[in-house]
Amino acid sequence: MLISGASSGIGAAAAQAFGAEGAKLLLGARRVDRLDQTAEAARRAGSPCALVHPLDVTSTTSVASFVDWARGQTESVDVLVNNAGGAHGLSSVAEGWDPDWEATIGTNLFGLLRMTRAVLPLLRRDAGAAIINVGSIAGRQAYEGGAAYCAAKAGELQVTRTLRLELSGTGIRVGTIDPGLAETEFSLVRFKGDVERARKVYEGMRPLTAEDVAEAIVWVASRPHHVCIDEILILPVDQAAVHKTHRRAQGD
Ligand code: NDP
Ligand code: 8X3
Repeated sequence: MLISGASSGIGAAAAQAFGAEGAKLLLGARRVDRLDQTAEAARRAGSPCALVHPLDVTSTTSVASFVDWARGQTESVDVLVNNAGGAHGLSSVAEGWDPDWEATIGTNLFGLLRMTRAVLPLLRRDAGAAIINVGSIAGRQAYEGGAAYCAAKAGELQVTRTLRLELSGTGIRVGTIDPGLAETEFSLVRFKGDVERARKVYEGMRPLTAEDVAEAIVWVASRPHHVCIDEILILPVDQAAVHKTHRRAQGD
């Protein structure tokens, strides 16, 4: 089991949830100290082996060195969770900033392509193998300030659908899990560490947790081998659509 972006949020929760199922884990992200914490939590949950290695999905060299390392740890990989990603900024197109666009598209779209291309030779060609991509409601519904992120996640959806066609006959299942608002470090990253602005995203509503999404990822991976869950949209009850979030007044 190989998970990108396992140093926090959904990736870290997925590592722990797969660990509880007894999975052996190969975990990547840029923050190795945080990866170590994830690995420790996964081992405590029941993983017999949780190993970490630095990974920057925006760099072809880093992806190649991560996959070389993975090849040294295991003969084959049964599940690849392409989770690394996130949004950078919330500016309109008119006020957009190249580094934010490049980071957003570079991680969520090019990172997904790079990781998949590099890991494919290691993926088992028998029943039960899976590529599970983490998309977003943003790939299905646009919102103001979301151009690069919505485009990247719409791209993720189409890459998933393309892979499903290209890998037909290999036994490898391919699917996407597309969450709505989940309270992780996502908004902190989007707003460049502005804690108050990040907190307001979830104010008055009950968002998904990283664990809610991780549970869905584990469920997809653990279906009978002839069953492929192609696409899941998983939203908080309080979020009926990207623009329609029910928020309670304080104290309600
Ligand atoms: P977090 O910010 O908590 O986690 C993002 C993870 O991605 C971190 O482990 C981070 O690790 C990793 N990451 C970011 N950039 C890179 C990179 N260049 N190379 C390798 N790893 C990277 O947010 P979430 O857990 O919420 O995000 C996980 C996924 O879920 C993302 O794809 C996000 O778009 C998606 N998502 C999130 C939603 C939400 O509301 N939270 C909703 C829908 C989808 P590090 O910084 O250490 O490299
Ligand atoms: C994260 C959810 O609505 O902030 O993908 O884009 S949203």
